[in-house]
Amino acid sequence: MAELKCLLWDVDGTLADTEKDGHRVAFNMAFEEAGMSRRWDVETYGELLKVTGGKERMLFDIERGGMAAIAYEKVAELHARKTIHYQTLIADGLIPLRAGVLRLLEEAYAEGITLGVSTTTTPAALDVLIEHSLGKEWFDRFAVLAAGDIVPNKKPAPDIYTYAMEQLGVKPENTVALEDSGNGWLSAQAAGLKCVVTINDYTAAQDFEGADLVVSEFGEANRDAVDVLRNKHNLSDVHHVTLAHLKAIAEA
Ligand code: XBP
Ligand code: MG
Repeated sequence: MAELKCLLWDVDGTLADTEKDGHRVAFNMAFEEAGMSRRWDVETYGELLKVTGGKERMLFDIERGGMAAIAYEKVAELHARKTIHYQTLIADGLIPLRAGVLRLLEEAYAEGITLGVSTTTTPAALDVLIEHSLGKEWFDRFAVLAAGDIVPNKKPAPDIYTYAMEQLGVKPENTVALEDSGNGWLSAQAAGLKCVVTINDYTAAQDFEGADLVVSEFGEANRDAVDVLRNKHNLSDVHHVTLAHLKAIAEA
C-alpha cells in the first residue's frame, strides 16, 4: 500500500483545452505571418497531435508532404513566433481551466501533497498559462515545472515524468499522473506511474488500456456527473474526481 505524496500534471488538454483554439491557431498565425500557405484545420491538427512537441509536429508534417520543405532553423524560428502568438491568446484569457482542475490542485496543495508539471510544451507556453489561468502564486506552489526540450525524448517516452520525479526525490509508487492523451498515458505508464485520464474531443477515441481511471472531465460537485469510461479499481461515487479518489488509486 503506497501513500499519495505527489501529483504530476500534464498541461495541454489536461489543465485546459489548449490545442484546438490555442496551439493550433498560434501555429496558423505563424504560418500566415511567414507567408506560408499551410493551415492546420481542426481535423488535420487532430492527426498531427499524434506527434508531441510543436517543432517535431512541423517536421512530421513536412516529412509527410503537408508542409513545404524548410530548413530546421526555419522550423525553430516559426516555432518561436508560434509561441509568442500562443502567449498572446492565453494572456487574452481565451482558454479557461478545465472543470475540477483548480479544486483538485488547491485541495492537494492544502494537504501538503507535492505538485509538479510534466509536459511536452515549451516553458514559455507553460508559464503564460500558469500566470493567466492559474495565478502567479502557482509558480511557487508547483515544486517542479518539467517542460519541453529539457529531456531528449518527448512523450510517449517516460523521460519528462522520470525527470520530474528525480528533481522532486519522489518514487513512482507515491505519485499519480494526470493526463488527457494516449501519448501522455503511455509516458506515465512507462515511468511506472498510476494515471488518471481526463479525455477531450481530440483524445476520446485513443487507447487507454490499463489506465487507472478514465473520465470525461474531473468535474465538480455542483455540475452533472462525469462520464466514467474506465474504473480499474472500482472506485465508488465518481460523480466528480476527488482527492480521495486519487489517494485510493495510489493505495490500490
Ligand atoms: C502537448 C504537446 C505540445 C503542444 C504544443 O502534449 O504535444 O507539443 O501541442 O506545444 P502533452 P509546443 O499535453 O502530452 O504534453 O508547440 O510548445 O511544443
Ligand atoms: Mg496533454
